[in-house]
Amino acid sequence: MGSGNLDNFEKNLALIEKRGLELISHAEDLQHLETLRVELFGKKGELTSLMKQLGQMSHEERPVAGQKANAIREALTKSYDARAVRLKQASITKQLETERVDVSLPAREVPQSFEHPVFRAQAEIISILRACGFVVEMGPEIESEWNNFDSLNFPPNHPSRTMQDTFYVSREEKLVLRTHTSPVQIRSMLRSKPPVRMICPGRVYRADYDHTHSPMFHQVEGLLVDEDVHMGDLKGILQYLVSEFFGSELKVRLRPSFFPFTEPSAEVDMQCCFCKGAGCRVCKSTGWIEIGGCGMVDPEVFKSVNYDIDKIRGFAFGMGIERMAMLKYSIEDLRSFYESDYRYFLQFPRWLV
Ligand code: 2NL
Repeated sequence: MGSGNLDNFEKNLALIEKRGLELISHAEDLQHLETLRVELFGKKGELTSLMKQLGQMSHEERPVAGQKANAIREALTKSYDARAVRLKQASITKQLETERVDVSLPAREVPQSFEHPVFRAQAEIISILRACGFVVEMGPEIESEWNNFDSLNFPPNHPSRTMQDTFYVSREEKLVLRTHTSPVQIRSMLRSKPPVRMICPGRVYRADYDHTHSPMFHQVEGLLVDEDVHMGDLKGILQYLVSEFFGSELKVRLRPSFFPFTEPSAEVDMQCCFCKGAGCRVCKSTGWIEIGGCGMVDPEVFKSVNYDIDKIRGFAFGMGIERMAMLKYSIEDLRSFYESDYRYFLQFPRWLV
């Protein structure tokens, strides 16, 4: 190889440098600049292919040519970096000028959550009765037969004790799923002396399943024990509860009935909240709807908890919370409470408040 090779190499290098610097300085955007980088000094670029000629040069020429080539690669790289910085800044400046975040835009809508209607009705009943001085008490859902039945004056052969009505957890240990919340009141009376003024909301279980009965449902019971308590006090509390819960002047009436744990006993009816007593499909033209039961605590119950039946009296009442929620929110099918399909509830915007 003669010195003509080196001359030629240097000439080509100079051409690449001149053209390269020219092109880089005129690159209009980062994408264009990247294309140039690959073309000029990428792995398959012009400079790399020229440098392959180094291998054919003499020992004297090669270092000289190599140094020159590296110097030019450096010059091009420097020019490339400078241009890249300029273009990036220009692109950011342009973005800031043309793109604007409209901070006045409303936020994307988030689905509104809400309480389960049974829980909501329960909370309202609790709040109304707490305002009357009743204390909220809770108890276990697995109960002894004694707390659930015997102490409440259920005779040994009472039909509701059978397995067709009651879920037995253990026959040997005499444990049942409570069929009402009354055992919570038994526990309270065993624990403390009169006066008592308590309510117990919670889950109860009965072996029943159709379109108006669920094997698990919610109940709230109230109990007031003191000297000089009578049916009038009971009716006053129930009337107040109905007026507050339904927010209108619907009358309450007591209809004679029977429970093992109260004497006298009564069903609690209220004027129909759909027709205000005029008569409709829901109240079957009677103008009245049954919402629970009540009565004066039977002396046999007081004997079970060692209360002095000569000194004290008590009233008690109980109602189903699902039923109260169905009436207040116009829910037709009890089962919709337990299907956990929130789309069903979304039909009722008044719950979203
Ligand atoms: C109903 C009827 C009622 C009671 C519950 C009660 C509790 C004790 C003593 C006496 Cl510890 N009574 N509770 C009284 C009458 C009726 O519930 O239809 N519930 C859904």
